[in-house]
Amino acid sequence: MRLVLVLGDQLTPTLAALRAADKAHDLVVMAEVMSEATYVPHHPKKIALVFAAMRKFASRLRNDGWQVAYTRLDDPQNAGSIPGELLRRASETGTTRVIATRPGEWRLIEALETAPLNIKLLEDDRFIASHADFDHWADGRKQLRMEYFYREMRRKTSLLMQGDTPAGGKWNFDHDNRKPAKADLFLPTPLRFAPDETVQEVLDLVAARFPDNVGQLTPFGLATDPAQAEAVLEQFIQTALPSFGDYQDAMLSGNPFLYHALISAYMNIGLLDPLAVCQRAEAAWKAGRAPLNAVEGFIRQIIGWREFVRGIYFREGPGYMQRNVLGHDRPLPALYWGKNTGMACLSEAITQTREEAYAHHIQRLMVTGNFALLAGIDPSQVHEWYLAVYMDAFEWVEAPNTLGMSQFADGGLVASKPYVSSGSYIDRMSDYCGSCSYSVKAKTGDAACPFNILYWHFLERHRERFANNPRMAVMYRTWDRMQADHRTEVLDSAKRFLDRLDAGAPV
Ligand code: FAD
Ligand code: DLZ
Ligand code: SF4
Repeated sequence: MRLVLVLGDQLTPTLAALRAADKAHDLVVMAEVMSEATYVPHHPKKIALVFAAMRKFASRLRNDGWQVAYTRLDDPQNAGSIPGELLRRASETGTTRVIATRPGEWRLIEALETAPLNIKLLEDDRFIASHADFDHWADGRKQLRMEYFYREMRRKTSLLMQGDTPAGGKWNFDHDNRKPAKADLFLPTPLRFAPDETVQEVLDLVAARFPDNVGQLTPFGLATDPAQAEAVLEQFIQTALPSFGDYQDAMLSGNPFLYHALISAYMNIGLLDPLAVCQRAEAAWKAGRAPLNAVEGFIRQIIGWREFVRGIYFREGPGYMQRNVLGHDRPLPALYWGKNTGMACLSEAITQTREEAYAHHIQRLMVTGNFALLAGIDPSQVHEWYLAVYMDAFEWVEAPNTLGMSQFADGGLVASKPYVSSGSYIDRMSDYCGSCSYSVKAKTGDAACPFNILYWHFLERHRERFANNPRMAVMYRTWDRMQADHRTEVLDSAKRFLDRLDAGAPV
């Protein structure tokens, strides 16, 4: 007999550890534990999603004939951690042999590898690129760029390929995907599910045990099993995919979801299979139900970005989480945890994050991420915030996005230039600025949009690193051409703003 570990983000019937196990003799071990629920202060919706989906997966396994030892969080015997639960089950059953699928976080990999158990860790093969595939592609390259890796993934999956050439004659249709959104009566509404008995029990548990975690637990309408997740995907393909490309970068007050799929958490915990998701989108294009720019953009996010960041996470090792090449050390401002701010864009993105445990990519990158980078916030604190507040956040995908793409803390491994912008980008892509306490038109002074002044402050303080970056040089030339006293005024305004931030004054 062996123990078969299934973690809260491994809820896939064809998981490597289950494939390697023997239904007749082995015992599946699943456990709700405080160490996983508290290593960052997760959003209550994320904890509830994981626990409810775990409970449903365990009963599905039992129905399929597996023996499952499931530990609930409030079980008095609960050992409190994943290795602790494995050791408890080992002493109950008299075996120390464990089959596990490699976890998606170095923290837990290390905890399993050092536990006094005889553990066999299998590669998690719910991805398109194996670790060997990624290394094979990456070895010997001077720079790792997602675009080239993505083309390999297109060839490997045959998605949107016509023989050896990309459908439509181009690999990437991003150029067409830059439209700002307008409030529209026909915006799709996301599918919600009324809590059933299992979900309600979990909601009561989470409300009782995590009362102080930031974020709203209810209303809770997330999918917690594969059929519900499938229904979310179907609704997306029918109602939102056709506009996904055009409005991918748009932001609209009061409309957190726009034309996004809302499926990252379901793919990340195992309820949806990424390749099958992409094939469904491709089929919609082939049937003439969605345009190529939308379908290509959507598929690129999944077989391109999602796979690419995972490759980086595992290739770079546990030290990646400590990277901070820009030397940023300002503490994360309290506004990220809900303190009022007059900046409408941040207020909108953070309020919505607290309500939904969700923000779309551009809100994460160009609002909360952009501000943290411009203001010089300690990237490890930014990383912990993203890991805590988003329901789809697991380190393998969150860390390269936050530390790499968003905070440039890895020195340009994920992003070829820092994702920074002044307020005019946010103004162009959203309707936020109209209700802001700051003026997006003002370039200096205390009423000026903080993004406008911090942008130049950022460029100036990192001149040595970025002035020669071909994609940044034009901005330095613009800055250098400005009148000297204007530049001084901008930098003084930025300094005053940062002083207020440091003093904890309202901003
Ligand atoms: P859509 O916009 O509809 O996109 C479709 C799918 O593409 C997503 O479901 C997702 O699986 C995939 N995808 C899109 N962009 C990325 C990307 N950059 N990296 C990986 N997959 C991508 N995504 C996570 O899944 N978990 C995270 O913890 C996470 N943290 C992020 C942190 C920062 C700072 C940034 C800038 C991005 C982060 N992302 C993360 C990527 C992206 O923001 C989310 O995947 C996306 O917003 C999820 O919403 P959706 O399902 O509606 O996606
Ligand atoms: C996110 C999460 C939470 C909140 N709780 C649990 C848990 O109690 N038990 C469990 O097996 N998994 C949980 N997870 C998911 C794990 O944190 C995830 O498997 C690791 O971070 C590796 O990606
Ligand atoms: Fe954000 Fe600046 Fe626009 Fe205000 S003016 S919403 S701070 S971009």
